[in-house]
Amino acid sequence: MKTVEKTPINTNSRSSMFRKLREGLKKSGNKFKLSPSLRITDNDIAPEILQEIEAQLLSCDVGLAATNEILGNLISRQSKTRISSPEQLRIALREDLIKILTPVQLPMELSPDKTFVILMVGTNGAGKTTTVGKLAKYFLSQNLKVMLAAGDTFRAAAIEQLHDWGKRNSVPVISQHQGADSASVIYDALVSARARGIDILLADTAGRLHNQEHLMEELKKIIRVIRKLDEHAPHEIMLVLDAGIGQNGLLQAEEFKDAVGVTGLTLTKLDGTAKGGLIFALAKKLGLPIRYIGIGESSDDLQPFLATEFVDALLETEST
Ligand SMILES: Nc1nc2c(ncn2[C@@H]2O[C@H](COP(=O)(O)OP(=O)(O)OP(=O)(O)O)[C@@H](O)[C@H]2O)c(=O)[nH]1
Ligand SMILES: [Mg+2]
Repeated sequence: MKTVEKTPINTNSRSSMFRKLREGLKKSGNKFKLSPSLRITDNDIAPEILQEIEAQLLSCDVGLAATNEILGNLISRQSKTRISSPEQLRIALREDLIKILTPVQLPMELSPDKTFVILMVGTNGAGKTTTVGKLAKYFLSQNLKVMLAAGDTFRAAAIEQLHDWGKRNSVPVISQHQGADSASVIYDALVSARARGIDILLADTAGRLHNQEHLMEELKKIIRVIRKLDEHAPHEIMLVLDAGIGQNGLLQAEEFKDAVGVTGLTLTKLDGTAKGGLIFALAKKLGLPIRYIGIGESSDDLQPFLATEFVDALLETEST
């Protein structure tokens, strides 16, 4: 079975991406940073320190459930091994944060010898089409054959936008006219992809809100229709979430998961004003695999999600 490598990016570009993520998280102005004046005694983590950690986590969008787990872990840790310096506290926090994210660091497993279909879903402007473009480049770099399907037939500009990404990456794009049936575009694309021995079909769709029932029905129809060709397709239903929308992202993810069975997430715009903590809330509440993070608008600004790297960027430390 072909598995997408966890870190196919070379060390130099990885460290530059790490920098970008770190700078992005810093930009939010709400980066997690403990005040150096906090008093840590030999006996206990003072209540004001716990309060500060709690406030910092909540202000970074970590959410109540994950924040409570992190605080609980710190307290129970304190009863076993003494945390008696700010450095020990930082190390303990780092470990606990990594522990929450590690279970959702799961790369996609590509299907051997058949076209792997990735259906991109999400709200308007989340970054679906841009992520299609970035993923096309990413998979090409792994010597995989890629095709794009213009399943967003709602706007003519959306079809053009996808053709632009196709041209930029020199990959074929299957599209129909504006207003065409999205399910039929993606069905035709899959027929063509299979005939051409394509490894990955990236299917774009129009943005929609989870409470727009008729539009959610359209997604269900796409899934039903392509299952006529391959009962396991789409092999990935990827929800693209703008990390800047805070705790709203949790609600969106829950609703999309319930409605269409999301199988993986990409979090975008972590180079912007996103506070980053949403990822912990998602990991804790939904446990869905986080496949990639978006850290800019260009085709290179996509990174496989790595728990340790993410936590280190948040805590302003270097990856070990
Ligand atoms: N800074 C930054 N901008 C991003 C990122 N991903 C996407 N964008 C920008 O966000 C805007 C919307 O991106 P699209 O890819 O068109 O979003 P979409 O989900 O396809 O939007 P609809 O088709 O309208 O539903 C564009 O201006 C992108 O350049 C990212 O990771 N970082
Ligand atoms: Mg789009």
